[in-house]
Amino acid sequence: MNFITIKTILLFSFFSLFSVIVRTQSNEYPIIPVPAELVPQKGSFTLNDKTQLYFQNTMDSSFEEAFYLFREHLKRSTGFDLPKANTNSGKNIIICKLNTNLEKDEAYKLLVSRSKIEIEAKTPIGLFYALQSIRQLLPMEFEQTTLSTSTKWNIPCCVINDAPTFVYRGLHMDVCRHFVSVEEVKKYIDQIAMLKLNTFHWHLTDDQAWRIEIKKYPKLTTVGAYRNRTLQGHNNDYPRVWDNTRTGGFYTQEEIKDVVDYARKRFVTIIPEIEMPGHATAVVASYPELSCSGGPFDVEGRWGVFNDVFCTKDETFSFLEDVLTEVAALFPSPYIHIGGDECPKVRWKRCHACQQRMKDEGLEDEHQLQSYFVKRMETVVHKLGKRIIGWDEILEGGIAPDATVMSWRGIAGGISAAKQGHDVIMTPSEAMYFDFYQSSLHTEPLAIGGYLPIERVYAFNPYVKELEPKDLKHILGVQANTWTEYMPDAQHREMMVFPRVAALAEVGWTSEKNKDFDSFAIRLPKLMKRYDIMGINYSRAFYSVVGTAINDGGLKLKLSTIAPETSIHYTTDGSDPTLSSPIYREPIPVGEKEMVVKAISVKNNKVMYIPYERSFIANKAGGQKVVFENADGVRFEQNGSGNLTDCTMGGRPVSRPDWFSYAGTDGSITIEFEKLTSISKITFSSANQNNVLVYSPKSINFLVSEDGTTFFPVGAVWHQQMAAAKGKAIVSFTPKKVKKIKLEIAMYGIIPNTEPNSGEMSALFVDEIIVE
Ligand code: TNX
Repeated sequence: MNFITIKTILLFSFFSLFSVIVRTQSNEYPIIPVPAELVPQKGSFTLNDKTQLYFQNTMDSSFEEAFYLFREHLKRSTGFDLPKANTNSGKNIIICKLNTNLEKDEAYKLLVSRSKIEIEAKTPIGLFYALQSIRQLLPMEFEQTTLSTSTKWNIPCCVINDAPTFVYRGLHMDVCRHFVSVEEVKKYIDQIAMLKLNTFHWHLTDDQAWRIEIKKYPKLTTVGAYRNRTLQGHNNDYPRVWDNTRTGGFYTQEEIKDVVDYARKRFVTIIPEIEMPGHATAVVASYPELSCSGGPFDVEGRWGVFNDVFCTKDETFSFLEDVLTEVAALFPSPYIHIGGDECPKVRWKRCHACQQRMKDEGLEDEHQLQSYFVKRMETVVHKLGKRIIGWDEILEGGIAPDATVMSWRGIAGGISAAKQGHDVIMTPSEAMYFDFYQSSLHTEPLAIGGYLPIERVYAFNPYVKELEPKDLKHILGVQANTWTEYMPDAQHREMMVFPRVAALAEVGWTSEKNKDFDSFAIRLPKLMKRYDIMGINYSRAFYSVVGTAINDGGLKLKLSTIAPETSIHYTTDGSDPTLSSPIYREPIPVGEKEMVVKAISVKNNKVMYIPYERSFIANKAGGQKVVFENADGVRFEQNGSGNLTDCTMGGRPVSRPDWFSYAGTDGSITIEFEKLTSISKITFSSANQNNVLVYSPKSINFLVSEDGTTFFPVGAVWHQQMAAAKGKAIVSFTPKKVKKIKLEIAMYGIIPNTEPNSGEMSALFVDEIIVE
């Protein structure tokens, strides 16, 4: 045997050993987020009615308090009391020790042996987190609210040394678009705590409601907490459909105090968000004098961004100071979130008071006026002993001196803020928006748009590579956002948040070198079983079949699932797949003829999720190389230009995945065929949904080339023709052998004043270029 073979064998056995370790560890120690260090040991500790509890050198009662909830919980499902021991010398004992040598406040050490459990922590939080780990090592029946007499309460032996990577690990919830009861908020906080997240960002005010009682301004809730109608379906749907039932609700200050205390016991900080200067329709509906025009206004029932924002007159600032004074007294959090996102400037441009303010303060434009607004509010918040957080728009026109930025429009705002020496919480929509679709199945319940499967959440690293090492200290951590426009009830909200939140937890807690999706994917189903017991309506999209178009000697459909130990069964004749349908083994050729592929994922003989279903059209351009060029402003959805030749039509509305889209200058799309291909018809299929700023192009020139360099025109189509043909531009010609086709696209551009949304930039959405 030569050296290379030996080395290969050694390497190979090392890797297979490694994956065996990961697998057994993940199976027997299914802790999420995965601990920084976990060394498995043989045997297990068994909890029983004789198990005792001992607090060693813990100074005050705070450690015992941190244990309290676990003890209560344990009593419910096991019936064991955990009486206190007099000494630490016995067996069958849980010992909690103060260890001031641990580096981080949230760190803990856990030693589970056959005879005892030892927990070391520097603070009560560390102890609380050690208990969350023990919880996930206990049988899942621990989650029951009733006694389980048949369970053996074993905890596998191990040594754990654990601490978080990021100090800020947050989950947000918008309770304005739909009211969320106190009970549901508490259930949410329970889940936050179990996964060692430490912050709940409570989005309390928006255009569609004001949800927090403010004693000095009762109309904020008598008027602002209710609306008369709510949009049904998607904001992009036309015509609009309304539910005309009056809905709403708010939290009294007593209820807020109760929730804050509930969160405190679970080591969760609540950051309240009071939106300003935009997203303020509910306020100006209640107190129209705080707007530029004076109103009147209704609390909004549509989704989106609205023009009637806070006016920058003095009355607004005294109102907001009063409001924040009451808010600050309710929340012990060191931060108040002041929003700052999506504030249109149209009213300020025409408002005498705002224009005067700009003159007096020497402000050049309305962005600087927004910056003035935020800075002025920062001084108010400082007076209240707290600091501000704002969405990344607060960078525009100059950031307030001490502000922390939540970067949501991608990571650019976060990078820029960190470079300027500001703290940052990363919450980019493409990785952290739980209102996005979590599978690409067209049968997913309606969502706002986007595509965010759990593995994309998992893959996010808040230490984005564009940051320089010196700026990393400003990245406090990560947060996911649950905007609820399309989540009308608790069941639906849970479906969108769980289990993606488990991936978030690992992003916030686990260092990049310890992150491993395969191990996570083994641990996740165990958490799902706990969710079953806890009555959480989590999504099983983790098990969905994913279809990817690949070009491998023609266009083929690759089917896969990210869930381990699942197989895929499929059909191509339109019939519903069953356990006896063929097992998928290799990519399926598509695009030659019309075809429907349906597929299910199966684990332990059970169908795991709603079937994958995709209709394919015949398209000679299927899988061929596409080049899109324009001077600027390219913005892609999902697969970008690959969507143009994937033989599938985009879902409606256009917010669903599968579209190629951009807003910008004129451009061209070139398709290059692998071999000379005879063609006689090209169809360009776009969306022309003017109510949502989506317009078919002004015109398209169609060209073909036999040698790949010289192009000849074969037709041109104008916007009016496309508008009349539901966005389609079709050219037919006598058959030609071609190497390339090119579409020269003149964009519709700025929307003219004869149309809705005039003055705004239109966007182009194309789902397919079909060549016959
Ligand atoms: C933008 S994220 C918003 C919210 C919407 C959300 C929907 C942010 C700071 N503002 O008002 O609910 O998009 O994804």
